[in-house]
Amino acid sequence: MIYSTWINQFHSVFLIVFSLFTYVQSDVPRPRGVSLSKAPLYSPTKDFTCFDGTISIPFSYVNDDYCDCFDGSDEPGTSACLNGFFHCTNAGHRPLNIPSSRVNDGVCDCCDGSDEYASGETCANTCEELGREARAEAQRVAELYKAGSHLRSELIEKGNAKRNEMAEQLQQLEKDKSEAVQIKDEKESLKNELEAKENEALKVYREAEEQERQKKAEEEKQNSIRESLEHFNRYDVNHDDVLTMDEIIIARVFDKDQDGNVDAEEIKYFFGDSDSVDKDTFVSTTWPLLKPLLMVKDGLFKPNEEQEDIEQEQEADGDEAGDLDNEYAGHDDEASDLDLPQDEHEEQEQEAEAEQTNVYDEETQRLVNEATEARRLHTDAERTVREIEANIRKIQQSLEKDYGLQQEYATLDGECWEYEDKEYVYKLCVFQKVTQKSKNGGAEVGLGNWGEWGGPDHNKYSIMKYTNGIACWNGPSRMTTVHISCGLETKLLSVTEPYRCEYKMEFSTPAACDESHPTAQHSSHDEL
Ligand code: MAN
Repeated sequence: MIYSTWINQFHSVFLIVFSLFTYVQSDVPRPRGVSLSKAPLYSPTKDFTCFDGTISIPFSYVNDDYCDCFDGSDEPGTSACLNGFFHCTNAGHRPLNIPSSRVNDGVCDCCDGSDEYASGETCANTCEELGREARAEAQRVAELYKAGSHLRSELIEKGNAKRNEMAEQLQQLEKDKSEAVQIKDEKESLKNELEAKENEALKVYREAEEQERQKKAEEEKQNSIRESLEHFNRYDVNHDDVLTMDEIIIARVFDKDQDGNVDAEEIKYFFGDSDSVDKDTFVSTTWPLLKPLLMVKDGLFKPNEEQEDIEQEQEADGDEAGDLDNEYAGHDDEASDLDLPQDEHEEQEQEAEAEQTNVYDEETQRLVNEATEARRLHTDAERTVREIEANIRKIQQSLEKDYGLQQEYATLDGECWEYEDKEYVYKLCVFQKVTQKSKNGGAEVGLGNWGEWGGPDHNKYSIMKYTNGIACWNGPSRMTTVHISCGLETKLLSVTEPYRCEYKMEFSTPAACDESHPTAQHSSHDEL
């Protein structure tokens, strides 16, 4: 809105009259908008020095509706400085500092109406009534804190007892641990000693086993050579000890992709860059490529998907290919352990194992039994040490937690409280985690694990932060802040989700009823 010049001038004069020369009604004269505590800084007999100390101005410049000080301190009673503050005395209620911009803006901000002295707005003085209500509320809070503080003292006592108990447990566990470590070490050296004897006694058996293994490997190698040569001779139709392309073209077994032809690609696969292979090359190079195909055909080799496809195609091709295969392969009748059905294999293995357990002579068996028992005892001793260490860690973690200045929150550790709304059941397990479970089923969703106290510096223990919950869809991890208030009962009062995946819990407990805390004090004002 645009004011005409004379209106502006009139307004300024009006403000000066009302702001500078009209002192508030109080014992101590002071310019408008100034609190009792700051009154000495505004002395009409001296120049005024801005609070930031930058400049001094004649006292007549104070509240002249022109902003001289950078910090706005020369205009406590007008809206001239953007960064200034107006002090409402609010006799009968609480004094209040409001931003200068709200002075004479047509809105009653102070309950005594003192901020609207020149706007034409009539503000009723509601301070008495508001003050009465505020005092009653403060009284109620004070009584709540008083009653709660007894319960709080009990919690403090229990909390300290719990911590002392944990400290004792820790001491005991440290002792148990050193004993358990000693036992473990003894069991370990006994185990090593008996294992050395066992090894010594088993040496002869192991050597025999090794020899047996080598013998078997050699036999298998020879069998493989024999088998490969049998196949070589079968495909070497003219018996000139050389397998040529012509010869493999007519043997369907070389038709790797089962398309009815042994084509150039398949020849290259088996022969490499040569036109033919001799016996040695067949045994060392061709046979290892051919054998798996024969095994697949016999169902002894689990084909991969590609091979499965080949097999299916093969079935679709009908019996013709199978007949041709049989004509040349003829290995169906051969006695090979690879031909054994699966369960017969298992039986053999079991028999072998059974034999293994009974192969030692009496003395060796005794040493094996002793070593086995020593291993068991050592494993048990190791487990005991690990269990004690885990308990130590758990107690240490608890002892490291900040349970409040007087341990008032210690007994709540691990205790859980639930809250239900229309959709979810929320659970707070104090100093542990927060969860959410939909009433329509589904898994529990982690809304955060115990992180830290997050209240403001002067009231650190008023907020708990639980962080690193389950990641939000396309977003950060869920987290929860628990706002703690004094209450005679420990319970979850409400749960909301002010921002997506950020949860806010209201939690009351006597642990928060600290009478020495500012919010517990019955407010007292110097200007009531
Ligand atoms: C679930 C709940 C809600 C949350 C959404 C986010 O439905 O955990 O609280 O807002 O996931 O996708």
